Amino acid sequence: GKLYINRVYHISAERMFQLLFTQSRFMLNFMTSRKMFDLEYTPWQPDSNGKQTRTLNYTITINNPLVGKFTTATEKQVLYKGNQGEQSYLVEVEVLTHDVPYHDYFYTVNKYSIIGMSQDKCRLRVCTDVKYRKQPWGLVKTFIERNSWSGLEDYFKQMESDLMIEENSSGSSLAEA
Ligand code: YK8
Repeated sequence: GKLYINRVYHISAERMFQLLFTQSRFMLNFMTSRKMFDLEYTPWQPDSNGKQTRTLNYTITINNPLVGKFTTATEKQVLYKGNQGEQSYLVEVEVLTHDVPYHDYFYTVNKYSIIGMSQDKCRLRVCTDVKYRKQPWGLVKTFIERNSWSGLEDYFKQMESDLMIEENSSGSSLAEA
């Protein structure tokens, strides 16, 4: 796997969760800027084991000449909440891209951990793995991995820096007072 984000933000853990995993203005803007559209989602629903899950469906615009211009995708998100005392969240996200070549061979798992460090600070870590449902031929595997890592890197680099902008624009309550 790879670690794409590992950074402390001046944002509370709870707010970070809301920014990334609810219909926040931040996420809507982020998805719009990534040219993701036709978003449909279920609300967070508790399951019998104390976890919560939700599902997102959307279309992504791809700028990769090997692939068509768009693909539909499904994201299954599972939330494991940490201890009540220390605010922390772990969200495991499985992403299936339905219309790319070899889509039946692979999917992606992104793990987001949000750990509260104080009232208004948290650490965000995002690790990702490419997983296989069928064993691809070696060259195909190389293709899948190279294209996945570069697409993921681009996506999470922007997420990391958009969160820095969000941090600077919302952390100004003292200045405003
Ligand atoms: C989520 C992983 C692979 C896919 C893409 C597939 C190329 C296949 C090439 C052939 C286009 C938002 C990616 C990057 C599309 C975007 C996906 C995103 C960033 C020749 C083998 C979408 C996180 C995520 C997970 C997987 C990414 C796809 O929140 O290269």
